[in-house]
Amino acid sequence: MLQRLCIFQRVVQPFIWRHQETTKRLVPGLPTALPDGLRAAGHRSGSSSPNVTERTLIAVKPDGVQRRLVGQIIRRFEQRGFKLVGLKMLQVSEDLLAQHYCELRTKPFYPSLQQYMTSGPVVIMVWEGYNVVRTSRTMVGHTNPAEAQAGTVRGDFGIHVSRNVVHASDSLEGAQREIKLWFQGKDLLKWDCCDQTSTCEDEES
Ligand code: DAT
Ligand code: MG
Repeated sequence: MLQRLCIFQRVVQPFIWRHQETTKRLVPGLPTALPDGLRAAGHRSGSSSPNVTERTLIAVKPDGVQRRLVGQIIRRFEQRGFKLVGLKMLQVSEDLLAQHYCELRTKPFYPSLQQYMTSGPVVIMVWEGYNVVRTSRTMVGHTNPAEAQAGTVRGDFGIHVSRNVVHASDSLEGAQREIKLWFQGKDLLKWDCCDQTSTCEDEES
């Protein structure tokens, strides 16, 4: 038995250690072997902790509510691993919409956008998680569903830019502004999700 242990220590264990070392060296080296897009998706830069409390605003627009797509859209975000921290259904006023789309108010399509967005209830949500702003834009897809990739919400459920089913904030700053516009702080919940450490490492570790 002792002899077998010695053989293990002399022959097998160094091999395992070498293999572990190689793996460690390969993993940090991985980004250099990937194209830009994939490298960015990997994302941990240096030793900084992942920001798991990033938030974004997602809305199911009136066409999405009318077509009973709310459940399917929520499911995609849950499935991806994001955490729902705020949710409400409302009929949007022209004034609130104008604040939300302040940059688009002078566009020729704004009157029809306003007519559509105030035509029925919308479901507004705040989702939280690592890189949620950018990831949710990817999940939602191109503004024009005709250009959106299959597998994205707009690519799977939309056909025309005038009815593109969902809204997703396009930047961190935009998300912060929009969340403040649609929600009061007290309506956003801070809660621990039981699978949190399975979807992203702890901030402390
Ligand atoms: P996104 O919703 O992808 O952030 P955006 O902010 O440029 O796109 O525009 C907001 C919404 O306005 C968009 O979801 C649908 C509508 N919209 C944009 N461009 C349009 C166009 N050319 N014609 C009609 N509606 C348009
Ligand atoms: Mg936008």
